[in-house]
Amino acid sequence: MAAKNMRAEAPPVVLTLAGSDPSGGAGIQADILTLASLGCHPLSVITALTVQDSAGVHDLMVIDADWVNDQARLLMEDMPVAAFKVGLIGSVENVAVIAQLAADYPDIPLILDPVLASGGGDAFADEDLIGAMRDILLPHVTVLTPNSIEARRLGSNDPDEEDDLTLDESASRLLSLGAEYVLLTGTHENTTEVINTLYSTDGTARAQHWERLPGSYHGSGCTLASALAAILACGSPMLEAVDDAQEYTYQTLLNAYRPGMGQHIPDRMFWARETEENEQAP
Ligand code: PXL
Repeated sequence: MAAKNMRAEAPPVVLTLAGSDPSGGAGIQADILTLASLGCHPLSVITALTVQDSAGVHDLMVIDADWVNDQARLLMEDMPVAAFKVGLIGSVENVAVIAQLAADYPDIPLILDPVLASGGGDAFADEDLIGAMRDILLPHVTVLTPNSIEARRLGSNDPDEEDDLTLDESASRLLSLGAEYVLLTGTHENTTEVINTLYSTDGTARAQHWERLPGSYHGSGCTLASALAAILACGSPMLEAVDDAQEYTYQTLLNAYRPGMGQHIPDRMFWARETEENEQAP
């Protein structure tokens, strides 16, 4: 008989491959918090380290591709992974490792947040890395979650054309490069509300409008992509998962806090905080 403290079943396991943000705002720390908050067991393969606080990135050190590969491959032999989430990749060699991992596990959905720059605008990817993402990783992507800047950059290899590219055209190029879905976020567009659109290979586009919040947030993209990976890993169908991941992210932003001197950080654990409403009367 199983001991009393042994659970019968492990929660769904999600493997995130991403960069470390020691401030806990973005990166793999944001992924781990989000995945745990939504009931998954997070596996975390670090692709790069940053020196960073809540105001910005000071330095970046990319992890050797063999180390990224060894970390991931050992875990894949040990646990049943229900979804992959990929964030900052760091090098062309790391793109190749992740593309081969995805090719070897074609039934595991892969959510790619194409992190090209920090919130403060520091570059995390050069043209070679963007080219490698386009050519060898996008064919393995289930859902790509670019913001509008990333969508235009990834969707065009001509910087002169980039600014004129419509979001619909960028998304359609990203789909033709191999992504099954593109969830394009509109925070950086000059619209009253934030418009996020899910484009799919069946030709449909589904736009959802969200109240534009006043703050500047660190790690909202990591939160959205990880939430989507978690909810898919828990078994929701795609459209429902896209709705729920956006709703969860919106709640984390509504509850964001500012622990330092820089940006606000989404509260991925908002539901676990004690509020006036759920405080016990004395
Ligand atoms: O928010 C994008 C992002 C992702 N990953 C890491 C980061 C950042 C932004 O700064 O530092 C590691």
